[in-house]
Amino acid sequence: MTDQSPPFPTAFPRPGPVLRDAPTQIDAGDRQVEVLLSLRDPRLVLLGNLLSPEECAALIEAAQPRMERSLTVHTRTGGEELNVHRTSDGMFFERGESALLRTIEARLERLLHWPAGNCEPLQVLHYRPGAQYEPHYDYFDPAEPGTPSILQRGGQRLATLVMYLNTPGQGGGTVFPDLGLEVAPRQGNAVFFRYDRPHPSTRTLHGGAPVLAGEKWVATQWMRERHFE
Ligand code: PD2
Ligand code: ZN
Repeated sequence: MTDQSPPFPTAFPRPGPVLRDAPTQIDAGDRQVEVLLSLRDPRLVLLGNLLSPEECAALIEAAQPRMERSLTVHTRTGGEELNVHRTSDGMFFERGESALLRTIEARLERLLHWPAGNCEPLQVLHYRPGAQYEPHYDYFDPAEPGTPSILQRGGQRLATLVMYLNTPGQGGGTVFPDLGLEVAPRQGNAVFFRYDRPHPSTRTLHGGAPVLAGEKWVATQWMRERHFE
């Protein structure tokens, strides 16, 4: 035989909740997490009861003194820049920096079947009234010259989890324009979505709609291919 290619595409592990038996709840170790909605392609899951109100409040309290105007990774250079398309404030925790962080990381590891060591540390974003995050992809664009240097640390992003730490008065949903989907931000809920290749055909374009009343707090976790130092 001259064709050396394997008979089937090589399976590779991917993060995400196991939905094989159509569960209504998933045991995440210390908490029963609700499955409220799931989409197969792209894989997107709306989760309920992921964080308690006390955990949400504690995350906001720990993040508040460390908030700065959000930067995004500049894919042309690999550096960071102020982004006019993202009018939130943000901060990164360090992985495992407190008992609260360790509890949440262990829960996410069990829920999403992905090692905490392959995840970027939790990021908290704060949106004031009028603030938004314009639609974007979370993976690093392979066509950008800065991407190879970004990928040296942990490889590509594979999936995103956006956790809602409060319920804004009005607005502030997470929108997926290619899916015609808007996720309502509800305290303790979260939306998980995965992009199986770094390409717009994944239809994972998403953004944070403007906050119309009140404020919005989220915590985001990005999952990488490999260990992220
Ligand atoms: O806050 C959001 O809803 C949001 C929307 C799009 C967060 C992110 N992206 C992100 O953190 O990547
Ligand atoms: Zn995003």
